[in-house]
Amino acid sequence: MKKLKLCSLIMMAAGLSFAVQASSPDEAKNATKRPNVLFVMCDDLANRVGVNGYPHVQTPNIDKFARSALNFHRAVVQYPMCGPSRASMLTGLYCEKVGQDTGEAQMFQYSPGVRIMPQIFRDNGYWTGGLGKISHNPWQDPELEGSWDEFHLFRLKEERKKSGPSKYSMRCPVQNDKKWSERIIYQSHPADDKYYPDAQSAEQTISWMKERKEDGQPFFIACGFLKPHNPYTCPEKYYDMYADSSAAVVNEDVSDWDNRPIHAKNSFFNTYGFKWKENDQERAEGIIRAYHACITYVDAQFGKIMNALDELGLSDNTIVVFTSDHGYHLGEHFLWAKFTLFDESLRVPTFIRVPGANGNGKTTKSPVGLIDLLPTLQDYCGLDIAHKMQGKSLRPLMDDPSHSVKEYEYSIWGKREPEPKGRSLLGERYHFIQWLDNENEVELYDLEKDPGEHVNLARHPEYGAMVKNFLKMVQEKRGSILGL
Ligand SMILES: [Ca+2]
Repeated sequence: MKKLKLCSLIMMAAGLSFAVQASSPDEAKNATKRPNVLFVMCDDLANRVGVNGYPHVQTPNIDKFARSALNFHRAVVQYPMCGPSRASMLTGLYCEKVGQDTGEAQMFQYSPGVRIMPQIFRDNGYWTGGLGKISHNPWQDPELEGSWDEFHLFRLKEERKKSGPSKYSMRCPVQNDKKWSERIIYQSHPADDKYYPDAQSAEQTISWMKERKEDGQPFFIACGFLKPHNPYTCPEKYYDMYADSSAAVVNEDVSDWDNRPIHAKNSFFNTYGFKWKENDQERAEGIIRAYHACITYVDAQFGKIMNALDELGLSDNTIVVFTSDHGYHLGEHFLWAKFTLFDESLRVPTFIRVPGANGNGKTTKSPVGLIDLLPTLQDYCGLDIAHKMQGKSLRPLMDDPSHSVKEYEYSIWGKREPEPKGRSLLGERYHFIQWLDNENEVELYDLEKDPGEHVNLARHPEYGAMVKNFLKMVQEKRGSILGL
């Protein structure tokens, strides 16, 4: 405790304290404090929220918050898979640097000893509380050693054992013989929100915010919602909102794959019970309905937290970050779930609200990545971080959203050695992808004219010079990440 207090004093003496416009005695008191951070992370939430133009799902609370924050329209993940994406986000290092380059690989295999986001906040005198999935291994004990003053992973498992499957409504299981697919199920129960873990996480978040308000210690609370990741489980009332989800089903043309490399394909659609290049209206509708229901369930929990933040009078001194670990295909290009370098899989809804920032209520198209979140929080919270991060502070965008902090954001798919299978550079307008598996094939899409990424411009000779330039840039990027 002594160490924590000393840290706080050092930070304040260094002039790194957070400044907000104070208009009342309470606010004046807060103005001398470093800001709290409320970090809300969803699992597998694609850029399918109302505020970003997706009409098929109801997300009133996320939308409301997004309109009070800076909305990053070109925010991508560094790797379209839970573990590597989160490892990069937690360290501010690209996956090839930090070392988690597959689902199985461990964090830090190439960067041992690197401190991660919650540890850093704790090192710097913050009270840290973690809930659910922040790293990819929340079931490990301890979860990210040295990270949390308190951590909880609420789970449904015990209730399942007790009640048995018959107590659930099993309305659209996806049938095939693969083990993974057994988990891709649709379960709901006519129960209160708290029957499912994310509502318990929201309740705990609120409880911690109340406690920290009383004791005055700045907090970093990371609430990692488990949904809308499958299994698609949530209270029945949310499923009932999507009884007719037919309009959300994507029917792709079989010619969609005529002009792009086959390496862009991922066979995960099999585990969802689909056949390659075949639309299946009924199956698609069932999964989309379940996915949307879970999004709205998460939205409701997020709303509870944000209401409490306001009611507790903490909004004026709390930075709020809302994001997801990667996107999700719902039938686009005949693909399902994640694990691709398409826009649907890489781009995530990302909103940051910093009290008093000019960017609040605005949008930016500057390419950014989850890798930038830690440098941004360092900038605002005056965090002392020992390692050199590879992301950038987004503060210039919070000050003026018309600026850009980088031209393209870099993401990969596959192991670092000898080289990732795929590399992506996603910019404000163009999205470039290079595949190194077996043959050197490339994709280039104009996101302004072709947001669905149907026309691969890399196969058009007039884009030859642009492709050549992208190939050079992507190689240079990898070199700079690895220090080559
Ligand atoms: Ca995930």
